[in-house]
Amino acid sequence: MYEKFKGIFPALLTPFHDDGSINFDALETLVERLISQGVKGFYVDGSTGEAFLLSTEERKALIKAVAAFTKGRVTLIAQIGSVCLGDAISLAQCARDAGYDAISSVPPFYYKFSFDEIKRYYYAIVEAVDLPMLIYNVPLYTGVSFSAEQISEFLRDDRFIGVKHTSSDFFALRQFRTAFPDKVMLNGYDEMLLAGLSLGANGAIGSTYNFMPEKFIRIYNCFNEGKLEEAARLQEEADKIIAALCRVGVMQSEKAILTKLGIPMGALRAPFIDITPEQKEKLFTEVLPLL
Ligand code: MN9
Repeated sequence: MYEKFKGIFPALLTPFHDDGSINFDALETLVERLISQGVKGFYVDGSTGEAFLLSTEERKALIKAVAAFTKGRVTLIAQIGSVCLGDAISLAQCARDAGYDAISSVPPFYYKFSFDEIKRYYYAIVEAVDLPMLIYNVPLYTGVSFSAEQISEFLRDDRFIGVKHTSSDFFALRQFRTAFPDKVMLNGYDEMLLAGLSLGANGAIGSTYNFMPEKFIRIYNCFNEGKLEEAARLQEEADKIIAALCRVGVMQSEKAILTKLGIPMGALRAPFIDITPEQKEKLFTEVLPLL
């Protein structure tokens, strides 16, 4: 079941022109490159895509553009979460109309909503739009950390197909897996992919898959073939790269690396500050030989 959600999904970065507008040509190049590298599909408008710095219109434009570029070749998941429930529903409708396979949402954040309020938010979305929902658990950014019991309340309903688990709480991941052997559990921290897989994840959504998906597809395949030593060696290789990214800024570094590889990604949107030319040079020296 849910075969189309099992595998490696880049959380697409959003390329910008110098004037700050979205660079759709660069996005199409990135999408084609990643499809040729074998990704299972795309996660659009996620944290990595700077969704919370984009207008709702820009987010819809990205949802539509990625559907137009991919034309049914890969699985598409749209992250439609917004503190404004009306916007979340309207983004979900846009994903449905564009032919997406699923939607995903962060819980509503900022006002420290109760769990009943969070449930009200998710149910309003799945009642308005008939698309499978993947809960996006990302406590670092939302301040909401779902317990296994809370996730279970959702997953008992068929409309909730699983969780994108961006947390190092692998105890919780395992509890979700034990309670729901058939649902979709996707690992969120790329540096811990192998840990997630070994505790029951079916694949992963992540930012570094924008520029080095092949390493992770190999980890995923090695794990499934029982080649654990090889998988661990590859994870170690990837983690050296991720450590270099973390030293200066993960998304900034990813954009700089892709730009260096020939896809003009621009900088992150303000108030993010780009890394310096010196930091970029150091990053390239550290990372490019390891790719
Ligand atoms: O989507 C990303 N998580 C966040 C997943 O942005 C919070 C990850 O791919 C991280 O960027 C990556 C580096 O820490 O694992």
